[in-house]
Order: sequence, then structure tokens, then C-alpha cells
Amino acid sequence: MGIFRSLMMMIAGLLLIASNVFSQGSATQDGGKDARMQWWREARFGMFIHWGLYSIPAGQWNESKDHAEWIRTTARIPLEEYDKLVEQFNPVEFNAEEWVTIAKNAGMKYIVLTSKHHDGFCLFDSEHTDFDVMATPFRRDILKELADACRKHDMRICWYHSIMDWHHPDYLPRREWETDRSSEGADFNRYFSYLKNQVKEIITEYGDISVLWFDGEWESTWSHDYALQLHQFIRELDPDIIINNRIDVYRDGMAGLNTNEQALGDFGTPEQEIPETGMPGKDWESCMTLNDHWGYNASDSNWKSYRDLLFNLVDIASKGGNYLLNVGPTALGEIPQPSSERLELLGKWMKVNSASVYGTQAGPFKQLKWGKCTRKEISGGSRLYLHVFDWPQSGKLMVTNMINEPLKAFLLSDVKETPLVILKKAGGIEITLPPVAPDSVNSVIVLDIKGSPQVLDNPSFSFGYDPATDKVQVSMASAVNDPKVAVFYSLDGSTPSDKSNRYEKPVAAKLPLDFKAVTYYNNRKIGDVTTASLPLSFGKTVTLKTPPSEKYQAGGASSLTDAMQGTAKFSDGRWLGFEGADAEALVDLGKKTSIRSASIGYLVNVKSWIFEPIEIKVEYSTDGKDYKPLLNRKFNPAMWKSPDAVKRFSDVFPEVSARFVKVTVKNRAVCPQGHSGEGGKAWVFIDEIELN
Ligand code: FHN
Repeated sequence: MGIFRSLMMMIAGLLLIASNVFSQGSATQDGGKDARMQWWREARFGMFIHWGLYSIPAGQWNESKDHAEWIRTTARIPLEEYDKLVEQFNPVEFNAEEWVTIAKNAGMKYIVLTSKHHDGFCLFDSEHTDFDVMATPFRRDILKELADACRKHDMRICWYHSIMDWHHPDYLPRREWETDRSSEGADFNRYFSYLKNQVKEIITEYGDISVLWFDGEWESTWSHDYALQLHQFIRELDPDIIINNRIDVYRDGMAGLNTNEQALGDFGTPEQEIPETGMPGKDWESCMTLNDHWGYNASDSNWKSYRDLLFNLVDIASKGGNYLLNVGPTALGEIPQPSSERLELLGKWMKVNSASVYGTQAGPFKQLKWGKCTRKEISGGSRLYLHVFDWPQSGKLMVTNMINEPLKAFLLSDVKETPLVILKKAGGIEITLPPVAPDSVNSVIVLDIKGSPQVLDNPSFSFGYDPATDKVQVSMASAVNDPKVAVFYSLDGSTPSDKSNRYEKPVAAKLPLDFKAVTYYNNRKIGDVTTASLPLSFGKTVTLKTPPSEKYQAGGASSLTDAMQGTAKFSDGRWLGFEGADAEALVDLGKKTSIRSASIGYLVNVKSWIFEPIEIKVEYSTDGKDYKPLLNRKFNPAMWKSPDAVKRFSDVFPEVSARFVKVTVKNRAVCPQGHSGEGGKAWVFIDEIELN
């Protein structure tokens, strides 16, 4: 038996939940956490508000219109010039009760306002600085007005407070472009005292504050030691206040989860993204914008659709998280109309369906074809809220992979709770639905089941290529221990049934492989058929003419034949990224092999400087020396403004006998004129070469 190459692939369809390598625990996990977190875990939905001096330029500085709350840095505005905004800040339209009412009507349970963002400007009357709202023509304490309005309307109030401070003379480091602003005499410990003093102000002078949402913790001057001191200082002032994990230094970037058991903080903070799967027993909150900016940007009209927003809310809740949705008010203090319109629509849905969000836990399914599932415990069983975004034309909704006894089902919008017909069928539980969905976007069905959810996931397999035998070993990821459960499979693409091969132990199969498997429970098919198609090139050796960027090298060259395709998230660890350079991959099929098609994946994400290639070439050779052309595709470099997409270049050719196949992806190398990175190094991202 050859040494199997470590290439493993989890079968398409359902994948094993990656064990949660990041811990949300904290060294100072105290017994009070569950009590402290109870309201937060039930709330599920909050409003983020980014507001400050940066709302005045509204994203524009000189010709550029792509700024927002980072404008002092991204437009490199000297301190003296930025400070002039203080005398312009006069939000005469600001009405705290209006803001709170918009949040409440949207179904939001808490508001997180930027008490101080990175620019250092304070929206409250601080005795520790004059760089605050009392120095503006407005001269009103915004934190006080908002906190009072929240209390009046039974809304929890929370503060976002930036550790990073581009204004305070003792904060370090300076911005690298601030060459005229000496750091002479700056004392970070003195800044730390200032930070603590202001934290004390904002959590003791405005009534009961529910969450301290730290940010800007990533610079080298901040440390776990400072975090420990600050955490203890806060706990002594208010043992019940919830603190996010950005007080500490262990956040895993925008994924927002902790990378260290020592990490402080009560919840993880994914930003602009939603974790792939839920994390049982972990608290996390995805914060996201309504368009592309946190602070107000007058020219940003890229508003998320109501459907996408509702899907995010439900997707997050179905994984046990909270959704913190941001508004960026204007300089006058108004919440932009496109924001309030979307929040109003969310509120209309929540008015009917909030029971399927508030107080729910993560659903038991890894994936559902028609939508999402949230869950509550009821006496003797579980209540599942089935969020149906794709109403079945057949009028039959299948809840697959569930082996529980169904008790009853009804439409959440039906106050009479008229029972829906339920049948246990091959594959799962079938619910008969009315022909018309009660909601145009997301209709919720309540399904009560006996006991706690028992879901039998579709089988997952790993595939290991053995060059010695030129075969693939197919191994089931998790052994079947329950005698009532059997897994059947086929290797020829036919639909497996209990008449097919029963999986007992790893199987050796030839390439290309069209693998299918299905699970039976108590002699009844349960769940869906899961499939994996492996090309001739699977597991074959790949060499690269030039290495990819260190930041985006996935698992190295072998990632190009591991059958794991990159996703739209360029940081998913599956793409090979080449900065300013071409990508040239050479696949060694191990011996002369007949092939008649080739394909390669590439990514387009123009705002991240990842462009379509300008040419893709495929050549072949039998001896590794003399190459002949197979495919050639030229792209128009002028048409660079393509939407974000995962793409594949794929084509067929007359059958040839090849041992070596060379794929060259030509990079435009430089960001084009008119692009925000004009003149900078352009990237090509490639993945998965398939030869058949
Ligand atoms: O730099 C900030 C950004 O301005 C915004 O406040 C977001 C929202 O969480 N947090 C930081 C970026 O990760």
C-alpha cells in the first residue's frame, strides 16, 4: 500500500463542522457570565451607530469620495485641519428618541453608539479632554440624550469605545504619514490612564450601560497586560456590563473569534462576515454595514437589499449569533432614508415573526436547501422555526436528516395555529404547505418535535490519492456505530440505494471518480445523496514556476488538485494569490494519460485588487520538454470593472495523450487607471485545476 498523499477532501454537500479551534473562553471566565449574557443571548439583534466629526465630510476629501470614519487617516488630514471640523459639528436634526424609535420598530433590542472612534473625538462631555462635543456649536451631551431616550423606550444602550486614538498626544504609534507630528514626550501609560478615566465616565455617568464594545485593539502598543488591567478596572466598576473580545489582543482579524484561551471578553466579533457554521456554546455577534461604509458616506448607494438583510439576521440566529447592524447618521443627525426604509421592512417582518429570532438557539442542521432553522426548547421536545426563503412549488417542504418524531406544525403567522399535515417520508419529515407563502421573503413554519433534535448528517468522506496505485482511497469521515444506520454508495455516478454497495471500510477507486453516497436509518433513506466528482488530475503533483504570495498560499501547489474549490471569500485559505506576477502551474499526471478537457478556477474581487487574468494558456507535453498548445483564452484588460465572482475557465479539445500539463495565468500586473489602487500591484488568485 503506497504512502497516501495527504490530500484529503471532505465530500461536497455536508462537511464536518471544523472543530472550533478558536476559543471564546476567557481566562477570567467568571461564574457570572451566563447571568450577564442572558438578555444579550435572547436579544439577537442590535443597532450599531457610527457618528462623529467624520460625518461632516461625508466620505469626500478633495477629489476622493471613498472615505468614511477613517477619513483623517485615509485622506491624510493633518490634526490641525481635522480639528477644524469641531466648529462645524452642529447636528441640529439630531433627535435621540427618533433614533431609538427607528431601532425599536426594526425589532432591535440594543444600541451601540461610538462614544469615541479612532479619531479621538468624544460624543460626550468628558472632563478629561476638550476634544469633545461640548467644544462644538452643538454643546449637548449626545451620550446622555441617547441613554435617556433608550431608557424611556426600554432599549438597552451600549458604547463603542476605540482604544486606538489618533488625536491624544500620548497615544502611540503616530500614523506613519504624520511626519510633522512628533511623538516626543508621548507616554502610552499616561494615555492608558486617560483611556481608563474615560471608560469610567461612560459607564458610570450615563446610567446602566449594557455593553462596552472596544475596538482599535490591534496596534503594537496595546497588550494583553493592558487588557487585563482594563478588564479588571471595568469589572470592579460594573460586574454586569458585557465586554466584547476586542478589549484584548487575540482577535482573529475580521473573523472576529479568539485565537487564545487567555482571551478576555464575553463574545467574539466577526465583522462584515458570518461564520460558516455555528459554534455551540460560544457567544458571538456579526457586525455589518447597510452599505459599504460604517461612517456616513454621501456617495455610497450600495445598500444591501432587504432580503439580504433579513437573510443575514436569520442566518446569524440559526448559528446562535447576534446581528449588530450599522447606521451612519449624517452630520445633521439624520439616519439616512435608505437605512431607515430597510430597518422599517425588517421591523414589519419582526412584528409577525420575532418569536423565531428572540431567545432562540442555533438550529440543529448544517444546511437546508430552502432556508434556515432556529430553535427553542419546549417541554418534552423542541420547537423548530423553519425559515423558508424558497417556498416549494410542490407545496411539500422536506425537513431532511431529522429522525425525531414530529408532533405538530403550523405557520407562525397563523394566530390560530392551524395544523399542517406532516408525514415521515424517505429522506425526512414532509410538511404540506399552503400554495402561497405568507411572506414574500421569509415565511416561518413552526415544527414541534419530540425530544431534543436528532439529525443524521449526510455522510462525509475524505479522499486520499495514492500515486503508487494511481487510485483514490475513499474513507468515511465518521464511523457508523448505530446498527439502525447504514451508508450505501456508488462509484459510477448511479444513484445509491440500499441495493448498492454498503460502506464497511475504505474503498479504493479509479480516477476520474463520480462518487455518491446516501444514509439509511431503520431501513428508510434519510437526508440527501451527497456526491463528489474527482477529475483525473486529483491528487497529482503540481509545481509552480513562481511561488504564490505568503499571505495567500493555501496549502501550497497541491491545493490546485485537492478538489477543494476557493469561495468568494478570498481569505478562505483555498486560493493561491500572485501579486504583480503571473501564475504558472505544471501538473504531472504521473504517466501518459488521455485527456480532452481542462479547467482552472480564478477569482475576481476588484476592490481588493484581484482582477480577471489577461490570458490563460494550457499546454501539454509527454516528456516535460516539448510543449504543444491545447487552450488559449485572452481577456480584455480594459473590461476590468467586473463584479466580484468565483470564475472558471474551462474548455474541451481533441483528445491528446499527455503526461505534463502546463497552465499559465497571465496577470495584468498593475492596477488600471481609474482604480483606487491605480499603479499598484494587481493580483491574480487561482485554484483548482481540473483535467479529464
Ligand atoms: O476600524 C474600525 C472601523 O472603523 C469600524 O469601527 C469597524 C466596526 O466594527 N471596526 C474597525 C474595523 O475592524
